[in-house]
Amino acid sequence: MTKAGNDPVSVSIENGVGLIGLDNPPVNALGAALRKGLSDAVAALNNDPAVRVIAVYGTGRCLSAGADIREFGKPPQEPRLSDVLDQIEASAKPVIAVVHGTTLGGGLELALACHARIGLPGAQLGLPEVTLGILPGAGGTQRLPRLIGLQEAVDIISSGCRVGTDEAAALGILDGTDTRSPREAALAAATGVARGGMPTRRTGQIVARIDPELIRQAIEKLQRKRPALAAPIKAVEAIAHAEKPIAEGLKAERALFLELMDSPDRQGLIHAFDAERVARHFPETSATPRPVGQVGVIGGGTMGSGIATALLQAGIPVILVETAAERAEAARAAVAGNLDNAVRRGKVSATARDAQLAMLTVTADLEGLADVDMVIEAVYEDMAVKTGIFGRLDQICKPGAVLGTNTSYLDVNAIAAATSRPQDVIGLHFFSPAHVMRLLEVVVADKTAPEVVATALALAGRMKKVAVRSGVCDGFIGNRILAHYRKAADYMLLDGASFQQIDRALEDFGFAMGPFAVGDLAGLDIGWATRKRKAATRPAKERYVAVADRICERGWFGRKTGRGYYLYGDDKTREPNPEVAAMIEAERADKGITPRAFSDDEIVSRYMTAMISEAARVVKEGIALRPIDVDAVFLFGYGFPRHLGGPLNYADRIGAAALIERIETYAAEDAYYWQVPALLRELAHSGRSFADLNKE
Ligand code: 3H9
Repeated sequence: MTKAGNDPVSVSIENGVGLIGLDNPPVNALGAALRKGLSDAVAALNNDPAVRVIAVYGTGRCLSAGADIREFGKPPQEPRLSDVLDQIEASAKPVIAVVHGTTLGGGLELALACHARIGLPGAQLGLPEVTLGILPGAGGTQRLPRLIGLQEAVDIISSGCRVGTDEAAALGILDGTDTRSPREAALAAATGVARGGMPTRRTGQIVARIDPELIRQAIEKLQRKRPALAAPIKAVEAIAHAEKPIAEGLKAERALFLELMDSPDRQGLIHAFDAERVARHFPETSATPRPVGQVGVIGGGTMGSGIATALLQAGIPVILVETAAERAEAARAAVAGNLDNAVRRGKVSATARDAQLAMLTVTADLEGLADVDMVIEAVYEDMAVKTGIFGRLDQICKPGAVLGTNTSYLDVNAIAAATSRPQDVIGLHFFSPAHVMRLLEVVVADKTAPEVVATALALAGRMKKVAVRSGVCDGFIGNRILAHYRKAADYMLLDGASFQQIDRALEDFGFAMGPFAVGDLAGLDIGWATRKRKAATRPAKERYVAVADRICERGWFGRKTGRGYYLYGDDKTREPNPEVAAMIEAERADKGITPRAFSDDEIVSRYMTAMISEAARVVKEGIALRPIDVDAVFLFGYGFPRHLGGPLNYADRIGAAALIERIETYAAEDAYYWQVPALLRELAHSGRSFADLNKE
């Protein structure tokens, strides 16, 4: 075998088979060195008379997860992936691919350019490029429809979905399967080809039939479903060229690929991909996590039962504590309902659901938590109640148990101080519904031990959550920023915009729901309770909008009561609640406000500027480690439009100087609310961006 040091490709010859092993951990990304190594290996093996057939496989966990995303946006380096794959397709000697692990994007395109493909059990095949704002740019849009037909190729490429080994074999992507190791399977398949026992062909020479009507309908459907996203549509446009000779089709694919490569969506979507992975790099990562077998959850309401569900789904046994036996049984029923929903949606089998439910114990006795390794408290937001519980946990729990609180804004230091072991106390802020939402804010208090942080991070990994480290402040990263920018929406409402216009403008911008619709969904009583709690400490200079209070005083708490800003029908449609308009007018009259018109652009500008301002403060204060952590919070916990990459990634598109200009303009009418954050000034002065801060 020839492989020098960090060489990302190993080459060996056995019984007339030239074996190329891709060796670029962790996922065999097809970076420049690997592309060159692969190209050189194919050329050398073609020239070696001892070799009759060539086979490519991956060392490590997969064949390849595709092009190296880290190279995007940098000057291209030769050889291009598409040229290497054309070289493989043109190879005089047959080239076989062994598909295993997550074989995605360029990794699958590599396999498609080979002359036959063998799959191993558990492989996941897909062309996820559209989820990164691009399209398969190394022949995927041309070769997949040739192999499996137009409709199936359109479905796979435009959705970016993955298919398993069996489905891939049934579709015709794979020519056979094998259960041996990747290298053994490569050797066996190539030997089979050398003996004439397995047919091979050049995918590019297969003729694809393109039905223009099918293409038209697919594009129309995508435009309806996701109008903001160009990539899936362009991908289908590229597929439409698959009827042409392969060289022409590849040229058309490349032109469309390059168009998308330059688009801001591509940058935003790849930033979102990175955010999920960068956020988990905590300073405490090197500490040794404590083992977590069983977890106690206190509180069986929506949050507690959701957290218990998520733990069970991760295979972690749970003891759920409620205040009385019947409440505990109701919590068990709620968890069972959540698990049933997962079965209905086809996420797990009924057998797996039964096994998960069997790991749940419910009790009305806090003493039942004596032996658990970790506790997650999820009772209602009341400091006295929480400190009372933590005081008791201190007495009950075994030494070394991690004591977590799911508080969404209370002071974790104060909760920790209720125990004699503050080093074991940590905030674990899940988002509702906790078994669906991916975000977990890990709130590190002053005395939290590094291994307790590492334990939380490891637990998040097991639960497939996106963990983001937050310092202690009112609302942590997400709810603190939300509390600030939400006011901007209320101010616009009072100054003349309607709540329907604000919601629509922000939904057009890309949010799944506008702020008033979100308030109705979450329950207006939640914000009402918080406002009442904070009324005594509200600064005199702060503008206060009482419309939501007026709505709540009528007993209208949003969707759960059928009324809030909107009226809700049985079919979940919404229409504006006409009585809210009267409440707004009354408050305007009371405060002497003459309503003015707002353009949709101004609405988006004020809302986003307010969000970015508070986010900049959160970064400056060190509550968030880096700007990208704020982005992760908003992408995975607040429905922030993924193609914009998060609020601070979006902020870089506007630029610090332009943001300051906006804030100074708005400050003319409310200098208390619109203050320029110090960090924005620093960035403007130094000519740096939030992206630069992420690199520091
Ligand atoms: C493409 O192929 C374009 C072509 O059509 C044409 C071009 C001309 N590049 O996610 P993980 C890193 S576009 C570079 O934590 P998992 C990742 O950042 C590409 N790095 O593990 C992480 O780094 P770190 C199409 C990559 O087990 C580490 O590997 N392909 C790449 O949860 C481990 O990853 C895709 O979109 C990459 N392509 O999931 C696939 N992929 O440790 C993208 C991963 O420093 N990747 N890394 O944080 C994935 O979906 C998941 O990473 C995968 C593994 C499922 C593979």
